[in-house]
Amino acid sequence: MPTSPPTGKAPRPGQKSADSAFKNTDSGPALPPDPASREPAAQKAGNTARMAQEMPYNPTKAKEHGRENATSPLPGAVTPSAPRDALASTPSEANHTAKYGDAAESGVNAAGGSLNRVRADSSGQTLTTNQGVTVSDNQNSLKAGLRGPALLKDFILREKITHFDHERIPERVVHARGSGAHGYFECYEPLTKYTRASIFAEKGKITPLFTRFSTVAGERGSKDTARDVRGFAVKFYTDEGNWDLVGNNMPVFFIQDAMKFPDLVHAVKPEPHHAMPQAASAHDTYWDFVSLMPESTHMLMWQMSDRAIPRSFRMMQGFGVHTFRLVNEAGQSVFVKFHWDPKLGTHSLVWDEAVKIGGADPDFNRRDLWEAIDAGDYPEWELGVQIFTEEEAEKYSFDVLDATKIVPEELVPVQPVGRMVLNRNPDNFFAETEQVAFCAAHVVPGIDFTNDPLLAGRIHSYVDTQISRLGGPNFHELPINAPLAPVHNNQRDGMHRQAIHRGRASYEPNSLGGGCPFQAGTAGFVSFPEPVQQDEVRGKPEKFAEHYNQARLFYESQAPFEQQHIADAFRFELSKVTVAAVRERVVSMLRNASEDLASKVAEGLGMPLPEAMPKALERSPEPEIEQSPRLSLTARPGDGGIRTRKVAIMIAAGTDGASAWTIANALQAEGAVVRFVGPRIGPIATSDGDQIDADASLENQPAVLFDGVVVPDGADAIGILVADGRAREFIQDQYRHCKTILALGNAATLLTQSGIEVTPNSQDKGLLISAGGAKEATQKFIQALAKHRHFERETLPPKV
Ligand code: HDE
Repeated sequence: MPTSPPTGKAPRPGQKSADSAFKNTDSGPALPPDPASREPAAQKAGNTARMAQEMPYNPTKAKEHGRENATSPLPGAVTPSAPRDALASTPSEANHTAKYGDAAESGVNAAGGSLNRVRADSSGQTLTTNQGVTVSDNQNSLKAGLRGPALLKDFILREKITHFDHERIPERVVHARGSGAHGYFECYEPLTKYTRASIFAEKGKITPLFTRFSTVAGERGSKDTARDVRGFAVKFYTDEGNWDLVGNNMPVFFIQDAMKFPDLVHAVKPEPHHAMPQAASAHDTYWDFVSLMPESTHMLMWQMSDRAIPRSFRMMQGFGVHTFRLVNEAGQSVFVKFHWDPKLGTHSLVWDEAVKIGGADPDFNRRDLWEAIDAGDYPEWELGVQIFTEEEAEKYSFDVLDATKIVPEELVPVQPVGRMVLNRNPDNFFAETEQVAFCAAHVVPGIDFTNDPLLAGRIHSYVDTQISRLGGPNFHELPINAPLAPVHNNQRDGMHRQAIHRGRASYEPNSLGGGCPFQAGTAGFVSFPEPVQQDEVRGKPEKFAEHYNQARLFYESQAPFEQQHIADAFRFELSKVTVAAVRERVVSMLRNASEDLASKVAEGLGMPLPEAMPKALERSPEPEIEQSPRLSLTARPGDGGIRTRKVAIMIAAGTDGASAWTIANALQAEGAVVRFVGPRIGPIATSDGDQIDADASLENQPAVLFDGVVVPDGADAIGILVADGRAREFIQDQYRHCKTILALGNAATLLTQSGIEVTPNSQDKGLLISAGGAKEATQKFIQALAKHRHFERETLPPKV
């Protein structure tokens, strides 16, 4: 049929099709529209046709094959001129309202980036529904008459209740209990010799991050102070995408192969028949499993050590655990282990204290992190790397792909490469700390995996678990997870999609989207081409069969008090086991690591020493070293200050106000957090006729929540405190937990009445009795407090 001109005019010279033909969304003329057409649809069609013609075939297809491309892939093909209207989903994007705003800016995905785009504050605003309808009355549901039935049409009530009904999401299957904070990483020196990772590119380079600390076994509301491994997960928002270093506060793990992870977790979680115990490994199924898995022995040493009950998240190390790869610009690779070292040093609780804190303040570690950041005492860690080559690794007596082994610092020193500072608490726990999704598979160019079989399982597991926890595949668009680096790909749809993608090409290669987004070639992430030439097998290498050398190394490297605590922890945990054969099996396994430890544990359990467990490897390789002092908590005492340490000044009516204030002011000047603790909160009369306002009481802040206690003089006050069982218990706990105690003047009586021997020339550097001035005594107290604990005081059983 001949085409007719749209306006009744004669056809333009050369015109073959009607301009209106291009207004149809299906079918079309054989030739492109007349370039002279002023019709927008025809212009768009013309531009689209020219763009598609610029890519008559896929120019990179032929080069997609072979080794050359595998290590140095080419960038994708892009159409040189991609006209803006040809890339649009619709020409109507040119229109504007307050809601749909403007057309997408070229090359921008506004669904990612800074959290500013989603910050919300209601100051000065009226209450609305989720649809933005202003609510007149938030007190009453809609009823037929004041005493009549509530009405189904009350959409305001229904919206509110429905939202509430769905406020909870599944908790993490492990690491459910956690606390997070924002901060930044600062690079010390370029590490470009080893890695092209952009965060290590320049001295002083700052990369924003979010860190979450967690316990592993307990449920979301469980106590912070359970004996457990602590998660130490850092999400770096690098300019080349997110890098998640999802580590723990211990450098090794229980198992060697991802295949065993569900078994481990089933064994440690509450037993399935009665769902007990909560947040505890001290039960049958856990010890049954680990004693049948002797590769866990090394990790058990760490888990039974005080590392499993940190005083603060701010006072624990972190480790990447696995051996990773660094890859430089030239594609060369070295092995690397990551370490976080806390500026405040490594300090822990003692078990009796941890148990009591569990009742007194189950949020102990969470509160500590929050308070320190709010107070401007920003916690800091140094990131260190152990770098070694594949050839070096082959010579070690252990396998660096075995996550139950460390690389001792004596073999490969840790070099500091930067620091992490946490300086911003979240605005909203759920939106940030709960919704943050860490993933061991999130690496960036310059960082790559090794063949550690535990890591392999993790690369799969983390994304998979978020799909059910966060309700679909778009959890990466949640503000806390969205990278700062721009996101452009052809993934579309799925639950809760945030980005509104412009254009119709959601596939690659394409010519209808101008070829974009195109693959970056070597500018993108290129996997390290590790050669693989082996049979496909289910198995482990022989060196993985050596289970005890490093467990021994850890135990032998501990200070005497740490060794004792390890024995105490094994004794406690195994005393909770109800099946004697399981206890015996654990002790028989321990004999292969340390006879000393095994006999202490057996003795503590009132059982004979069983035969040592047969070893998987009869002739163990000779370990390189027998002691590694860096494995002791004492190797990192911290900066020697008392900032953020909590001190109780115990007062009662008749306290010597002048000395109480002298001490309080001196401690605060050093950055300690001082609390006046009285028999009750509120004003308490001092001996000089003044008052001190007690902000805590013996009832609401027991001793376990403080790092030290000072009892000022004042005969009447001491009389009151001696008669108060809670005050005596306070002093006893401070003493039993090896904390610093200062008693001024008459206060020594409170100590003796609490059962503490006060001898003039005591060797106990944490027990300070002073008859003299508060000023001088406080200086001694500060020095003693900075030591954290005075374990020379400790006895088994405790004297007090
Ligand atoms: Fe995890 N681990 N894990 N893990 N892990 C999870 O991911 C898993 C392992 C670690 O604060 C889960 O988002 C497997 C080692 C931390 O949100 C899950 C294996 C190390 C966190 C998961 C391991 C870790 C997790 C549960 C053995 C130290 C908390 C919720 C192959 C290097 C991150 C989630 C946060 C969380 C799987 C072993 C550290 C199920 C399969 C080893 C710090 O994906």
